[in-house]
Amino acid sequence: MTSTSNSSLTLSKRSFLKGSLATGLGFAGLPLFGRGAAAQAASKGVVSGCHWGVFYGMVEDGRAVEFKPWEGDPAPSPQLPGVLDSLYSESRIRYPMVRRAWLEQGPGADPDGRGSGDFVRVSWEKAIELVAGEITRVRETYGHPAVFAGSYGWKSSGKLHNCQTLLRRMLNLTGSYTNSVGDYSTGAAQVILPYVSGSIEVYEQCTTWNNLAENCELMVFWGANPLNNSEISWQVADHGSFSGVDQIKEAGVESICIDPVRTETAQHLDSEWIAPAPQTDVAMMLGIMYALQDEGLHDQAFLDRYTVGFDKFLPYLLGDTDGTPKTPEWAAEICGVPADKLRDLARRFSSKRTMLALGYSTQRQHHGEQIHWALITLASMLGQIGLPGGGYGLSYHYSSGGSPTHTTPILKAVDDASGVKVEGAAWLAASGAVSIPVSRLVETLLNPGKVMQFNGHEVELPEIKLAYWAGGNPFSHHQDRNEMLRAWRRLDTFIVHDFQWTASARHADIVLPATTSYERNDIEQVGDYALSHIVPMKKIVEPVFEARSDYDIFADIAAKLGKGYEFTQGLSEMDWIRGFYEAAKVEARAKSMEMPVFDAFWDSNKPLAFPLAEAQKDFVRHADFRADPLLNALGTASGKFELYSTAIEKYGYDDCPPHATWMEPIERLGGPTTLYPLAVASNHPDLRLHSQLCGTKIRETYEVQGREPCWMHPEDAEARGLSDGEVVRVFNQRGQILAGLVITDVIRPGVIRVSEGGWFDPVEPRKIGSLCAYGDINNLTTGVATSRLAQANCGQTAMAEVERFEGPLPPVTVFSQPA
Ligand SMILES: Nc1nc2c(c(=O)[nH]1)N[C@H]1C(S)=C(S)[C@@H](COP(=O)(O)OP(=O)(O)OC[C@H]3O[C@@H](n4cnc5c(=O)[nH]c(N)nc54)[C@H](O)[C@@H]3O)O[C@H]1N2
Ligand SMILES: Nc1nc2c(c(=O)[nH]1)N[C@H]1C(S)=C(S)[C@@H](COP(=O)(O)OP(=O)(O)OC[C@H]3O[C@@H](n4cnc5c(=O)[nH]c(N)nc54)[C@H](O)[C@@H]3O)O[C@H]1N2
Ligand SMILES: [Mo]
Repeated sequence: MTSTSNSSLTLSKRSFLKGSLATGLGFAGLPLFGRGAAAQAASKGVVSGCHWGVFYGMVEDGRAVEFKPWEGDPAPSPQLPGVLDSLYSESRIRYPMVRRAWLEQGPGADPDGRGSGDFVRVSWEKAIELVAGEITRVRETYGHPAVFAGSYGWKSSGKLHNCQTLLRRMLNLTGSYTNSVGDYSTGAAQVILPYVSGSIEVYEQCTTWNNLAENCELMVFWGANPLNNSEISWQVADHGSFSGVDQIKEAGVESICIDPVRTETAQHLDSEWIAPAPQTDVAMMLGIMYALQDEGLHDQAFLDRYTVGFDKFLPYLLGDTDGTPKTPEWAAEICGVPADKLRDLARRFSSKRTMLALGYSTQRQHHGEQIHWALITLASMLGQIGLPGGGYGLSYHYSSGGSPTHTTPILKAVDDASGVKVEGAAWLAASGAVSIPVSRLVETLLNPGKVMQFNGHEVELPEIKLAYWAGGNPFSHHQDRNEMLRAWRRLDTFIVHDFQWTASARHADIVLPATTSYERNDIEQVGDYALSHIVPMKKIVEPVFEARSDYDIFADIAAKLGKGYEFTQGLSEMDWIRGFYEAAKVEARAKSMEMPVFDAFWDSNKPLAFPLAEAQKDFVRHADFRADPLLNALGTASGKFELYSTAIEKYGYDDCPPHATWMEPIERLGGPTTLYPLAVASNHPDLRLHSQLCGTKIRETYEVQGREPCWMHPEDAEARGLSDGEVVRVFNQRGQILAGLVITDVIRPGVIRVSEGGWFDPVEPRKIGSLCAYGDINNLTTGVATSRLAQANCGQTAMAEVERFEGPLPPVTVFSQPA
């Protein structure tokens, strides 16, 4: 199949159909609902919610047979059948398991053997005893920081069964541990933005879609793809971005997509597509800024009133400080977009009411701190920040940012017992004795005692002997898999709770089977920004095999360590949920809203709706600051946008200068030190949440000869003599994977796309550098940090080569039970 002019949306839907017919199992008989399709009203079923949205679990004879989307969902996720299958798939973890060498010879035995699948089934009692004993041994032998419980990742939604908080709760009540700060999503942006705009901003509300439909004339999706990325939310998805994109479409707002891929959003809006070379957007922005300045199109009055430091940035832009004027011609050389196009963009951005919507991928790159700074500098020159339909927005693509915020109480959640209140994204909370930047665990394992520069201070890297993960998949999310394997050999013990036999579980010493959200009760809010409803997350079926909730597992471990009552407070699952609801009811009353009594809410079997105020519907980001910059000062030192930061200047980091700067990444398309010819875009997958659901039947709808797809432009395929549908080897100096080739012209020449989250399946698990049979792209990405400022991950920094795979195809084994 050569899908040259195919939309990837059509592609996935078509192959979805193919998959369901081919297997004749699981999916057969399920309605093929698409995005935007009116959801069928559910007459029965048990209401629940998850990252993918609100749904009704349909049950027959104690078995869930369908997850039917809630009728209030404007665009149900096509991933829901995979979500259902995560309950019953072949990759489900069934029993507590311990790696044989560890069990027989003790902690640290045969570390190279991790991942080869030699597990022994043990009883729950034995498993709890082993875990509690090992925590105690490591703390007593090496000290408390030798236990690592950063446990980063996309644990399931829900205010009680937050396995990461529960892990830390158990560890805080019994001692201490090493934690992590930041996340893999916006690691660079969330550190630099407080210096520039005064808050982390990436998880804050944008000017609403409604306001854009009325006021915006030019919508620019800069590496931002709401129609893919807002399929899921951190809490329970509301999918408001899907209606939002339709609103601007109906209003006839002109749009541009600046992206190496012609995205679902660009295809839906029929946007103009501009495809710069990946990792060169800062240069591209500088070229546009130069044109603005050169043609006198910048807004000096805005710069004077609302920003500081433009006078120190301008000499760099003009080349007075480094001898290189950042002209459109200079930028065109780097980013591959013609100089005339950059001038054209400068004129159109400044003459129309323009919204610059930036995604996160451009900061998940070497020197990723620079892009958000450059964007805000550009937006400041355009002077439209705080105006209806104009300025910039950092979350249009994520969790339906721009979907208006309802008037609602905020649900409380179980806390980690550290005395620190955990709010918002759970991973932003810092607790524990020591904290390392989240993506620096591998560096820490390899360099205990090293002093690391981080955001203006120093961190001494602790010696870690026990890593404990619940609700994350480091053998998917972390970069440079082979460096990671080397580092992991320094651990005595790796403990994982999950419900899927992920690569992390396979590389663990102790594996404990957790329940899915569909096997326990919980409560959550709908929409990270919209906060439109509170949904009962009701148990749909009884736990399968020997799965137990993380709550019960940690309660037992805490009890073994003498803190059982402190952990549970003597409360049952339903007591906790009722407590969170009652607290919200009190807060609602203070906001003049009356919520039903808990039992009525729970028994109603539907989400509880909250009102939307007219003013919120029309929210404009930074309008208050624009109206009164003194009264509504930003959180920066000066209270204004800082286009130059004296704080960052004082740190003296040569990899993060004090104003937005083009910094050459270690490798990029056409870069001076680059070894391989193709840039790798490791985008977020359209039919998974990272690695979640890769072990389910939904994989059959997109896999190519059983492998993760690798998109390639027809020109690049022709140059290599490759054809659509064949198995290829994708490789570079760091690693190698197999993938299935998809030839398509929705990707820029010189770029390939292999989505993150494919399960790591080493053909020779004991060998570092082994071929991955399925296609985990993090075998190829680099483990370097963005800079000393943020120490963030660079998942979008990788160059590679692709060739036909010759010889017998190794089987994919990662989706079945280990031996
Ligand atoms: N190259 C590259 N790498 C990337 C990215 C990229 O763009 N490119 N993106 C990065 C980003 S932004 C992110 S956020 C990370 C994502 O990295 P992760 O969040 O680690 O990825 P997930 O696949 O969502 O893993 C979550 C795991 O938690 C398990 N889980 C879910 N609920 C529960 C529960 O209740 N209990 C227990 N015990 N387990 C549970 C799931 O089964 C799954 O295995 O990846 C990062 N890595
Ligand atoms: N379906 C689905 N949705 C998700 C997730 C998922 O796994 N699946 N994960 C969620 C999470 S945790 C996060 S953090 C967000 C991630 O949100 P993002 O980081 O914004 O998402 P990505 O898919 O990595 O990239 C967005 C777009 O950037 C483009 N891009 C890549 N490199 C470059 C570049 O150098 N320049 C430009 N201009 N564009 C570039 C990609 O082609 C893609 O279209 O998504 C969330 N939404
Ligand atoms: Mo993320």
